[in-house]
Amino acid sequence: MIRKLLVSLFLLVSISGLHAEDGSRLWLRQDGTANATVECLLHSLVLDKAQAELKQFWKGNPVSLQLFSDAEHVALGREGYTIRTSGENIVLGSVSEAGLLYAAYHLLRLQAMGEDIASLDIRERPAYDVRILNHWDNLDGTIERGYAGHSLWKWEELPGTVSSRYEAYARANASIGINATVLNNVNASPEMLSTDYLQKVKVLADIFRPYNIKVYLSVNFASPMVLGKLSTADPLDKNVSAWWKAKVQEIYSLIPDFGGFLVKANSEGQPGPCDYHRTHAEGANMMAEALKPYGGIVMWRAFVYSPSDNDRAKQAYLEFQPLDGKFLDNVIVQVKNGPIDFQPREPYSPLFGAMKHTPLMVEFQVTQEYLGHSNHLAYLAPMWKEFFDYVAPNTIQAVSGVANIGDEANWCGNDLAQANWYAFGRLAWNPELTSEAIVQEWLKQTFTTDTKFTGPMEDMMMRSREAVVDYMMPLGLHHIFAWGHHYGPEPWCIIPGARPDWLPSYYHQADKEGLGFDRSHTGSNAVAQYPESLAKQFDSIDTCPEEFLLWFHHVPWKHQMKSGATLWDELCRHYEQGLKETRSFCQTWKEMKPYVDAERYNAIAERLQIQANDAVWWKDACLLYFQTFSKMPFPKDVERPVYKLKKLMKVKLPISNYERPTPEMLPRDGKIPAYKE
Ligand code: BDP
Repeated sequence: MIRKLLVSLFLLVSISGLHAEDGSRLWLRQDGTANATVECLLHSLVLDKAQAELKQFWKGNPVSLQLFSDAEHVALGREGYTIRTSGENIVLGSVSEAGLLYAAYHLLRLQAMGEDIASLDIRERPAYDVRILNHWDNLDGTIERGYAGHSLWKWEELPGTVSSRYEAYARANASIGINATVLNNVNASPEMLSTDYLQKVKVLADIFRPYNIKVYLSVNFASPMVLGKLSTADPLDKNVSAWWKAKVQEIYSLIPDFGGFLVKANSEGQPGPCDYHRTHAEGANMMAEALKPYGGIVMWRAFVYSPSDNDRAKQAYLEFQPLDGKFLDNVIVQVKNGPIDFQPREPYSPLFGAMKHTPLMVEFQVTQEYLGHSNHLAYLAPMWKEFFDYVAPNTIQAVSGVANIGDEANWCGNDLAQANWYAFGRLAWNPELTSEAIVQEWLKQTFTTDTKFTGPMEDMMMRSREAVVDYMMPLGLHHIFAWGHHYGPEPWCIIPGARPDWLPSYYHQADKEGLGFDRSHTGSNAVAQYPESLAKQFDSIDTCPEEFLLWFHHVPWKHQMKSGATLWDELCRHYEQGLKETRSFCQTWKEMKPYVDAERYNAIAERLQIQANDAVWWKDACLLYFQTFSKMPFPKDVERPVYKLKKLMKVKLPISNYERPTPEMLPRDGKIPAYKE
């Protein structure tokens, strides 16, 4: 009987072809039995990898990997490559082994996507030399703002025990062009630079090297005091710079291709050069000098702000712009995409374009600290493309992304969030790619090439980030999150003694007149930090794009919006729109059931339902709270609230800033209308 049952179960599974999947294979799901003919006359760690990948997975004509030194390939740079059909063969060409590795992954991607590979003529060159993930992983295994379990790096087991996921991680990154990784949190423990930990880091660097991935570390500016027992960390002190030089030498003796340091200094309580009345440039340059002989770089973060009278949105610019031209040439200043902090929507940071004599890199946040953690669907490529609409890709030097990766089986806590890791890599390689093209690539490789699946899913994913903006913070609202975990709404939040710039009221400025932060010339004048024509556009309430209206203006409740509605009615409709979108995502996903294995189908369905429930929570919390100021009724076409403000104001999620809320922790009381089918 049991045998019969098993047999029919087996038949069922093989007929549908949808084997349960835990998401661990990411977008690399081709079966590895190809045994292809691959010719490569040279050997090296990287070349052997490229060759092995093709041998195992390539099902087409024979491939030959060739190193070239002609003008065309030289012009494509070290990591660029060509892929060309030549008679019966396919020739992958590059000046370096790294280029050939990327060419191999490109070819395999075409195959996985079911592209026509009969006649190939491809030339590629990455837009940036450094395409880097920043892990905010702590040495105790927790991840700051990580929502996919614990850290991948099992420090307590290293260097002796090596998890197979280290190599899987490197391979996934290489397949999308990521070539660098910062292993630890920007809020860095000095311990990271101890000899014990460097031995562990060396093991990871050795695993990543064949995948053309360099290791970098976040460092704590006070390390010479904590580890070296010096009495100061003053960057102009000779003993301090000598300590860093010796430390750097030790690192390179273990890891000859070590990438360099990422530094968060004088920001949110971290030590830094300003503690000694030195500038950020003096601090960065001291480290850069130590790294220079080995070709290492310093990525110095511009994420600084302090509780001062100055608008927080202006502070990074005020501090860094005057330092333009004062950094050594192996320093890159790393600037978050927006002037505040990874909000669902921000205008770009005005530092871009304002430091003509300093290399800059952008920092995106792949992990969804402010976009519903790994519970909510928010495909982020459109957000990053928005940044590139304002900041020309060729005006920056590198791209970094705060990783959304942890040790859960599916890496990102939500199968759909894998798309953001994927999109980050692809955009860092080529910021000209469209969000649509990237999501198509990802969907085809991760699920199926069936257009009945990829069509609706592209549409849903393309709408997802705007939906989050709508049900959380439309029209330029920002930072009205709950204290600490940044998951739910708390626009009313008051914490006795807290810094004002850590409280929502600082940002939304709601009062009986209206809503929004006046950053025009009548307010903080943050607009003046932008180039003249943009400054002018943002400065006027009439020309400011409505998506940034409440970012730059304090707008009367009855202000007439472009649609003809009042600000209040328009605000209500955005929240409503966001909520409706999340319900339509649940519905679309339901229709996708025939194309997805049960395991991933159920996991995603559950998350989408949480998102739809949370959207009600967001809408009710924000609108009921703002209504206490506007005193205006909800428009007729907007769904009535299902919560009472008083009750919502009591909700405190019992989570710290690196945990993901579970559905049980959220205020479910059964009254939330389910989505309609
Ligand atoms: C904020 C996070 C905080 C980070 C900080 C940073 O809330 O956990 O340490 O940024 O980027 O978004 O340094």
